[in-house]
Amino acid sequence: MKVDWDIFCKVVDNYGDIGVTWRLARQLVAEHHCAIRLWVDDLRAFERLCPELDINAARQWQHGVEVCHWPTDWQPADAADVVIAAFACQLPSAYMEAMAAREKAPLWMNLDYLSAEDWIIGCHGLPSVKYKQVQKYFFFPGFQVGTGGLLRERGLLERREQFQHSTEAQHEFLQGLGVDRTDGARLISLFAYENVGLADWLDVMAGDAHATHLLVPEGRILGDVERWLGVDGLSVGALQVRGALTVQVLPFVRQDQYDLLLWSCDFNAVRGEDSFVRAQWAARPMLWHIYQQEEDVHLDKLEAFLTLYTAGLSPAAKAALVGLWRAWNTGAGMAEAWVATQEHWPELQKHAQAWCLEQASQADLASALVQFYLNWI
Ligand code: TRH
Repeated sequence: MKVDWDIFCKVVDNYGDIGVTWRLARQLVAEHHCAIRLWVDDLRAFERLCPELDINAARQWQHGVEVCHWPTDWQPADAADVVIAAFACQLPSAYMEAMAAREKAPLWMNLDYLSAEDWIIGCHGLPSVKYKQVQKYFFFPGFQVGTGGLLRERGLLERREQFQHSTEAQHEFLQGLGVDRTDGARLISLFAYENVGLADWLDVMAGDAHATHLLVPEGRILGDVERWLGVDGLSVGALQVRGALTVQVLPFVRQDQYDLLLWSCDFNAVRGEDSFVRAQWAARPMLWHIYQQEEDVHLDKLEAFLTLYTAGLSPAAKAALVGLWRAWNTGAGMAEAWVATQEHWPELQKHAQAWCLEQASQADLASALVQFYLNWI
């Protein structure tokens, strides 16, 4: 008998909420043979990641997942064996009643935001609130033993390695996006929120002796790119050259293609949660634009990750990388920080591979969720 799972996703903003839940849903179907309903309140955001989605359908099948629009006027539905509220979203009250009405209460979990902070190890898997006899549990993704781990599909690293060893596969993928990699140029992808630090970074890359080809998928950072270039209305395919820097605007690609972009680049600037994890699986040096939170609490999360990530680096490389990430996240000092980072490039490349392998030695998040369920029953 297949175990039924309901995953609830409220799109707060951007693509991370749906990015994480869509990835998880597909993996639970493909690798754990679960029956998954994914309830999503905003199909438009979802469509960017999965263009074949019908945004007008109340229910549809995509990649083996039953995708259901989560309407404001909730219609009665039976509760599943396992219920995941992603990022602490509030379930419809009628659905909570349906959970409580089951003969055997479901396993109800809150899938939390990813953080490298130590306290999550102590909280992962603990009971949270109860609704009638239905107990909710905390499930924390994370980087350390004792957390719920990271989303990583089976065979992902092997597929990535094959792709990175095949110049042909990379060439074909990039050509498909209209990218003709300038010979010898360093290829960088840029996915970020608005960032006043960008101008300094672009300045220094334009003035560098080494050529850089910067690929920018359509999105929030484009306004800063336009301002720096001094042009308006950049659209997909636009290509501008300033000194040693070529800037090219890419389409926002479907989610599975985004991996190929990260795997093709020498350096990836990523943001939020899901792209941040995918860049780690790309095993290339990276830069994280963390999602801003009130009272700068995100800066603690940034430092917590940096402490873990830089543990194996030499003091000088660590100082350079920490400087770069802090500069990007505070919007000041990118030029000096980028130059300093260049001096440690080979070490940072090796380190990205080592970090990726270290993280991959832990159970992946989907398997950890399934294991949690098996332990619970
Ligand atoms: O979009 P994000 O900033 O998402 C989030 C949300 O803001 C969320 O509310 C917040 O809680 C979280 O960050 C921390 O960044 P993220 O998480 O990287 O999600 C982006 C998704 O978009 C990811 O699944 C990758 C995907 N993507 C594509 O599919 N194609 C693309 O071309 C690009 C650039 C990204």
